[in-house]
Amino acid sequence: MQLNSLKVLDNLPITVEPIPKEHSPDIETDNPTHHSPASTPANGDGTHIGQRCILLPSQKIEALRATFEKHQHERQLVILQDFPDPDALSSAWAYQLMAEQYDIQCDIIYAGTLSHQENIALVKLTGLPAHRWTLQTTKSKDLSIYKGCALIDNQGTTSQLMSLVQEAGIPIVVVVDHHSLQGELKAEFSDLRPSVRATATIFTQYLQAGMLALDNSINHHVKCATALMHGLRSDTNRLMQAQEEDFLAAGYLSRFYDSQLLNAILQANRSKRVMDVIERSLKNRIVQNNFSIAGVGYLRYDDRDAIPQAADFIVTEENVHTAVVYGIVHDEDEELEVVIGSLRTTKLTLDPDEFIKEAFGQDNQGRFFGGGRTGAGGFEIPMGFLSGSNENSAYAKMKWEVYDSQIKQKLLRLVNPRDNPIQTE
Ligand SMILES: [Mn+2]
Repeated sequence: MQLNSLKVLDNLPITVEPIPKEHSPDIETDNPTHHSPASTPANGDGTHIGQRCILLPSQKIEALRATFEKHQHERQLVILQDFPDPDALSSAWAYQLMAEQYDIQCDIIYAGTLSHQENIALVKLTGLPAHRWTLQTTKSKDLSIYKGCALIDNQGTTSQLMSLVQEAGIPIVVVVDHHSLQGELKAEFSDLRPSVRATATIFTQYLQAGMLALDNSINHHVKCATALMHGLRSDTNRLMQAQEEDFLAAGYLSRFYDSQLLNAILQANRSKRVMDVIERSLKNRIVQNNFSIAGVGYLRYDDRDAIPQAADFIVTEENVHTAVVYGIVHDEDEELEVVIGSLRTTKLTLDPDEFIKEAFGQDNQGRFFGGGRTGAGGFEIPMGFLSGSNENSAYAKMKWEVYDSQIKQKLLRLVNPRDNPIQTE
């Protein structure tokens, strides 16, 4: 059975036990305090919104099982976004372990870097089997050994490697993600659930449904469960934005995970350079209509993750519900520059995906500069011809000022529609 779109998923009968009405306040959509996914109606028809899809549709599991069976003994690439986060890393690992049972060998790859100190700690401390393949490395590989690829916690739009994978004719076998639909996608199996807070929740549901029997005596099962717990926590703001299904998934993982190991991962300290970027975001921020907007200037490629960390921090200021932090990230090896930005919001009615698409629009190939999921979003704007030549500091400063004004202008148009931040006189 082909399951290509969200619509198909929505039409599947869901095996949810009937929940007595008094136990389900979430269903009342005008309750202002509830945290239902009603602010992310990204699927258009909204059929699953407000419903309690706590249990997995059993057809979904059957379809995944059938997909694995069909691809037994093959080799696959698991492609993560260029800068993978704990949710992506842990979910990919769970996928790899599930696939292994069908003698499907998976290589988990990402093109960018692990820049958040917690991600580095996660990979090192758990021995998480993810590998960096830059565009250069990928070009030198024999891709013909891969009979398919899986996109986990992304839909291919945030990986530089997708074009090479497509050129090599590797079909997309599996897509599992919780970001809003990013466009047409052809995959044999897809499970796209924008209403779920973490991809790790979806994978935990697969495990719980019997796709892999976790065993406390198997070291890498314990480590994978710990990684999933970390992924789930980090995509739900330490469970504060978690919903029932995330808590249920965390409850299941609590039987297997290693709390000391998780604690060690969370103790990873911020580097001085990350602290400096946070300081710049505090200095440069402007607050309008409860939006806090901060440009942080230039930063090194390896410190890219300082941007979302700064956004996480400045959104905590009182009277601020949404923070946007951006800067120019410079990759010295490849002489590339790209404007990178992160959005964080606590406003339930603000859809980060819509907001970013509306603010920045599309490139000339119709690709959006960014997107998002519940509570968070990001964007990347390549600087192309204007990349580099920053040895001249006056020139570098001028270039930053132009980008800074342009981004502010685009954001403020939405934040404060009647204001024009760039005065013509
Ligand atoms: Mn995620």
